[in-house]
Amino acid sequence: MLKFYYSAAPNPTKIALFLEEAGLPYEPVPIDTRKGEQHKPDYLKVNPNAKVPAIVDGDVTVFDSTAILLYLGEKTGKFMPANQPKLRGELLSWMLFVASGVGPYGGQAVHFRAHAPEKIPYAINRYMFEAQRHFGILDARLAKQKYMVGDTYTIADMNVWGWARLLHAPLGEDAWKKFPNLKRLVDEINARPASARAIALKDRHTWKAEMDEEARHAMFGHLKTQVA
Ligand SMILES: N[C@@H](CCC(=O)N[C@@H](CS)C(=O)NCC(=O)O)C(=O)O
Repeated sequence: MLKFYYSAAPNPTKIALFLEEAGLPYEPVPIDTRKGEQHKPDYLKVNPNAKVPAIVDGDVTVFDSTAILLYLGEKTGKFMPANQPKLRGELLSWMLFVASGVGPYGGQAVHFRAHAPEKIPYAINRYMFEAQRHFGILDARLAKQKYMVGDTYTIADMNVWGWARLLHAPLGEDAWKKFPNLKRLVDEINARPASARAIALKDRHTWKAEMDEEARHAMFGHLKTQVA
């Protein structure tokens, strides 16, 4: 059975959404990143980047949430746009836009706002500006069409949902008012039974709650290694 290495964080939750939507049987394997389980040698064989999510599907190992969504979409043929070069180009563009822009900038905005030991106004402003700019691009796209690619719900919408449903974390609750089209898509996906199951998956396991010294050292390697 497909093994799904996960935590309750945004990137794994997109994969849980796909697995639940597609009805694929899977074994969820918790990786408690606050305990440092992402750095265990056995897990590094699955994901050398020491992050979640990752999957092992028979003799196929895939890490990085965007790669996993593309792999599962292509393998099953589910939640993919029609097989036309135009839509394929759009799919790859929006998938990589989320992977290289929405995720990293949103993540850094949360980091500098909530976790950095010093509050650095320049860094907070840069990453919040960029997070907001990326969400604005998604919102403009969704003002023109109901779904991110083509006219059906696809892996591109799932990739967006993973981060957009938590948009208030980097940007604050008021930010939803700025992105009404993105909110429409998030609300639509939130209302799907599969998304409730994807979000509830974490309740099958117990997780370390404290963001203490051990957790910070496991997740923020730079705290113990000076490179600059
Ligand atoms: N590009 C990767 C990023 C994965 C990632 O940053 N995962 C976070 C959770 S959303 C994680 O594992 N954090 C633990 C850590 O950084 O140690 C993806 O899309 O899967």
